[in-house]
Amino acid sequence: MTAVRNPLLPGCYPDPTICRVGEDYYLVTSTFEYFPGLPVFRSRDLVSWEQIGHVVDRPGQLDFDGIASSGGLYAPTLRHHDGVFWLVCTLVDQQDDTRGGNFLMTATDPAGPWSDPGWLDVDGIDPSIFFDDDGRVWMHGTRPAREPEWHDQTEVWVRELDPETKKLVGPEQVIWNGALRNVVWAEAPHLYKVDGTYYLLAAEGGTEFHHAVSIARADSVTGPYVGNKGNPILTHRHLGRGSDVVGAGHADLVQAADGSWWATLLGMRPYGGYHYNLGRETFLVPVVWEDGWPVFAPGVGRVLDEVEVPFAGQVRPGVAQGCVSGVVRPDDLRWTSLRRPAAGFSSARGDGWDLRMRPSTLGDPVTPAFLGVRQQHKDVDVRATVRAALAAGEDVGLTVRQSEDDHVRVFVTGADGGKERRVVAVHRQGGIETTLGELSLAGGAEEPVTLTVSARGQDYSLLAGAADEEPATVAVVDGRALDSVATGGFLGLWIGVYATSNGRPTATIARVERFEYVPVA
Ligand code: 6LW
Repeated sequence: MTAVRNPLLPGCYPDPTICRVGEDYYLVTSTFEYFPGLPVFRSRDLVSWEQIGHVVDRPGQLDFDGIASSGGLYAPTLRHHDGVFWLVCTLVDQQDDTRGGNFLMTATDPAGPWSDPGWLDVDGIDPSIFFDDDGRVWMHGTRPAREPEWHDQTEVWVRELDPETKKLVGPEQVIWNGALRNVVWAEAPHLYKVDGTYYLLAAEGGTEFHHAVSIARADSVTGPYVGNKGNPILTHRHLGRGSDVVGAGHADLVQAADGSWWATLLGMRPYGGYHYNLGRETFLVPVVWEDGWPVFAPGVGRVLDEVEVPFAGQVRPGVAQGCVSGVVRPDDLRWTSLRRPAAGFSSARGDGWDLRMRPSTLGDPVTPAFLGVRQQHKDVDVRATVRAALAAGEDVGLTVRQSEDDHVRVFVTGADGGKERRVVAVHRQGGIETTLGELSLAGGAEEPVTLTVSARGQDYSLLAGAADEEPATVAVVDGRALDSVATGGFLGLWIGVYATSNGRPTATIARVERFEYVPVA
């Protein structure tokens, strides 16, 4: 009997989808504007997870250019059938709905390579795919109700997919609008067949405080679906905003090799008030069946800190499970850039990177010279040792990022003709920049500087110093201004390095000698 601590994947790993192939479990989460997109995890026991790759990992596979933060890759669904992995997902441009849409990708190896997208002629988000035992394949998803009875009512549709042509065929049926009257955002639909009965699992209430999981069942895949009298079968909204986990929802069911049932779902862990800087994280919940219905977290009815997994071996958490402290080496799969591959502006060198500085800044919805990792711990020290011969107006720094419009930066900025170098801290809040502090740095232009973000709850201290000196605090930022409760959007925080010439032509190379992520126990 092994107990695994929730969240299974700490940090911004939302909208989890899971499937099992033989003894192996695979899990994918959404990633919005970050690149590579849609990380793929593998486990043999539901408790120890290791990332094995990404679904979207090469130029030309999908066009994210210009898509604003919290747009991009929304909720995926991962399934396996006849030796092929199928992934369906939505590319969303909130500013231009003629871009993107629902697509399907396949792979024989979940670590990749994955195919280019096959676009599906259907609107809405949260597509899912179900392989029936009669060989027919059914796509389903959610969209705003065509004839809404109330604001934000959605409808779950189902339609057959020709597995050969990968085209939708036949009539479309609307099968669900959510379990409760006036319910909003019935989404994240997933169809299953258990003992000959079809089940529709769906989220509702929206992916914030009122999030919930409901279920319905039918004798035919196209319905009519009858809701469980116990709906919602899981929610934390009745626990209040002081609960250690809020927003539980967006579940996916999986039957383990030993016949037991489990669900992955997302949730948030507020701290420092109702703020969840780590974003929507992936949790595990045990499931049993009673009277032909799944019961989530039997006997407790909520996500627990620890989950007993009888068939699991010793917990050997992977890097993504937030267990690794120290240097994040360039080959670590946690690294992400924005919208396009980092190879466009970076080269791995030793324990760090050479960043080819770009005129674009973190405030632009493009691909600045930025590389970052998720903040996965409330209390963590992130240190980057950087060096660069900076011209006036050129910056190399460390950032805590929510989006283009909301992030903080602590950076070394180029000196005007021989003046001492300065370190500056800036908060970009709703697109407006405020300088929070600055200090002068002794040492020559190319002397290494260590920049530090030291998070202790909602206090983010930004420090800087010559590499061999005790760092000085440049500013302390209130993290409550950075989470999605304050800023909107779907993301948790990333912490990363960046180099910008602020719009000027440049050929500067910024050296990132090392980047350390050190959780504070
Ligand atoms: C996801 C959907 C949702 O596709 O947010 O609010 C979207 N609910 O389920 C992005 O996570």
